[in-house]
Amino acid sequence: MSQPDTLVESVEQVRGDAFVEVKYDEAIPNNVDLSSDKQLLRALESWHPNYLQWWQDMGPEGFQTSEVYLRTAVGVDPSGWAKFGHVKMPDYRWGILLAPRVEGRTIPCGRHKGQPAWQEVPGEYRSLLRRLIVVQGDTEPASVEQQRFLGKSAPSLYDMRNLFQVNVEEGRHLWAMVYLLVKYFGKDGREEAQALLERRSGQQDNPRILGAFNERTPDWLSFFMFTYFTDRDGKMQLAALAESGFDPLSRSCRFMLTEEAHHLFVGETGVQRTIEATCAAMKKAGITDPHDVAAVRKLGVVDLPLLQRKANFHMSVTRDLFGSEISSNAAEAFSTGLKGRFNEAKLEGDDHVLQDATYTVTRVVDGRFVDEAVPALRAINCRLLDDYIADCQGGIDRWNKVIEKAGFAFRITQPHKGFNRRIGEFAGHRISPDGRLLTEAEWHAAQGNWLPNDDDMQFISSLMKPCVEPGRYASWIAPPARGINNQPQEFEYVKIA
Ligand code: BYC
Ligand code: FE
Ligand code: FE
Repeated sequence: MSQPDTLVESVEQVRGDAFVEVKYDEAIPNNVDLSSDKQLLRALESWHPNYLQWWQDMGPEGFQTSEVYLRTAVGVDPSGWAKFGHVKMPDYRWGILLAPRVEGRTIPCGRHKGQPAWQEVPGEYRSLLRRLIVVQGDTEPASVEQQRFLGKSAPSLYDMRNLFQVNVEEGRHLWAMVYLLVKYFGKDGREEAQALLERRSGQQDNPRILGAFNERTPDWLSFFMFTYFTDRDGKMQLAALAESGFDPLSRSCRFMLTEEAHHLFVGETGVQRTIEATCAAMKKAGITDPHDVAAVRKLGVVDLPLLQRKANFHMSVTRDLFGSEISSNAAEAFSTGLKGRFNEAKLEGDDHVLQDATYTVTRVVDGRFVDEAVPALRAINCRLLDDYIADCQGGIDRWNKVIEKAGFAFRITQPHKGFNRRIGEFAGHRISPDGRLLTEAEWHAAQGNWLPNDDDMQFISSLMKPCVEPGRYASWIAPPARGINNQPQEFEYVKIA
């Protein structure tokens, strides 16, 4: 299997910087010289037990005393940052890791473009900056909460370990944002840090901030789709925040991106291995029509049309995470220099100020799609969404190669941008995956073909039986091409207590 390109791309974000050692002899591992700032240290030390309590209450259910083969960062340098070993998750060394400072870095966009990057919070943009950090921070514990029951139905110890690795790293991403809040935002920051532990995914009275993070992640197919599609929103947003003129945010996000690469890998290969198992079982049984769903399901594997419906769901709710395509908030975040575009500093062909530039946004006008030239500043979210949609395609192409090689006439595709949207230009419209505007009645008649239906969910749930013997895999998923850190196939990734 070819290496997913995201792995390489994200590592590139830190290449070229000097090695900065992480201090592990302190209660909170860090490379930010925490011990020299007593006030900050005290604030973080008082947040720490509340975090651990949250982890006990809302982290992976049933495995808190199991030994998990986890990777821990020992440095932020790409060549030597990972250390592997069995640890109990509550003992994981969550810490504060920033990518090294780039000397002479300047604000890459907006009205302050070219000025030295801020090392302190620019006072006039304080509340906007805090809001961005809080929204980013809120998604991290939310995803852990969404995934907390999955350990119990893991298709293998290898997959279980990957789930827990993703979970502890999302926990660390929360630490990364909490560090910024507590260090730079005084009392408000401490209050926000506490609130991040109090909101709950899916809870009516105190939900997580963004829509997709209140959806359920009820099964492993959802988990793999989530880590492929929704963690990819993480990649895009972190990349945009890595361009921030506020240097501490930029450095936090640059390091987070290196961890994100693994989450994307888990998602891509999880779906790919599911497809491999399906194709192999169909071939063996002599099934030639991927739409012969009843026959395929009898084999204990996931039919390809169902995978497409799952993908449709996760793609559409994730696209909503980009906010409205046309947004004055986004214009403000860009113009102030707090948030750039994807790869802002490397982009060629415009002035990075965008005062007079336009960008094409697809809108629905009088019952038709219209491509409209909109002031580029107001279309920043649309631009990032378009970059995201393009970024999703690589893995989908690799999935389709597996199907093609197996000789089946089926392709996974991305639905129209407006399909099943609740936020932005397409909210309130009914749009088919192939991009037709529908009546309410047409939508209701057909949506069960496009989004997971009750039958699908029941079938998936019937497959979600744990498979925890070392080296064994559930029927519906193929073994990985290689083990974590080159461990042999039958390695005991989780020693279940
Ligand atoms: N659900 O002008 P608008 C990750 C709100 S994922 C609910 O349209 P704006 C991860 C919006 O907050 C990356 N509400 O959009 C992945 C605003 O409310 P307020 C997370 C929504 O502000 C997997 C109002 O609607 N990081 O890391 O330009 C596992 C109007 O907003 C939604 C970030 O998102 C929604 N879907 O953009 C673990 C980066 N969409 O403020 C982790 C930081 C919009 O008026 N956040 N609204 O009350 C941002 O850059 C922006 O807040 C957003 C929204 C792009 C999210
Ligand atoms: Fe994250
Ligand atoms: Fe992630």
